[in-house]
Amino acid sequence: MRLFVGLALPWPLKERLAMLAGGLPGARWVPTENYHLTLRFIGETPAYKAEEIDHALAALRAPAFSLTLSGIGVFEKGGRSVSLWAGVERNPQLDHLQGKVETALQRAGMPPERRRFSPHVTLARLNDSVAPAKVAGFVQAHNLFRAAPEPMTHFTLFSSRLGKEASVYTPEVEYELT
Ligand code: 2AM
Repeated sequence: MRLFVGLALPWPLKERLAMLAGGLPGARWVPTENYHLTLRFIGETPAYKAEEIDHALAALRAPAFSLTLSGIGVFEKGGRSVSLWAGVERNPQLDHLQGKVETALQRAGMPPERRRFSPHVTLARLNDSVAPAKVAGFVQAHNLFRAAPEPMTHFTLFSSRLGKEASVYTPEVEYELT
């Protein structure tokens, strides 16, 4: 199964994000129910390994915290925008949790994640059909986006099935933040 560790977002926050969707012809908007914040992508995993990962995550202790989504940005690849996202206000407790998840997964035998943690919620995937000027205009127009702080009381091991239109994410296990 294809796995990742993330934060599920409460429904009001998802609805708030969904209000941003639109006005960018050619963008593939993420369905509202799919919004999440990835803490660590794991990828294709055999069942026995998934169990080890679950055990390692279940042993992790980290405090609950408050998450504030803020700002809009894009990731670029080869000089063109490939995804549009909502950012996260600087948050040492989120960084702490991400570090703990990383350590737990390495203990479970996963190779270290080389990429720097860049917390975000993907809003849309972009391709060549989306005019760069429109993307710049969208980011500019939503420059001041900021959601109300939301309590994060657990993190989640998700499985992901790649669908034709959009991926289907299933929360497999929830782990409490204390
Ligand atoms: P993204 O939203 O920035 O694309 C489930 O697929 C989650 O894992 C998504 O949030 C996605 O991040 C992330 N993800 C998918 N493939 C990845 C990869 N190869 N490396 C890191 N993260 C990945």
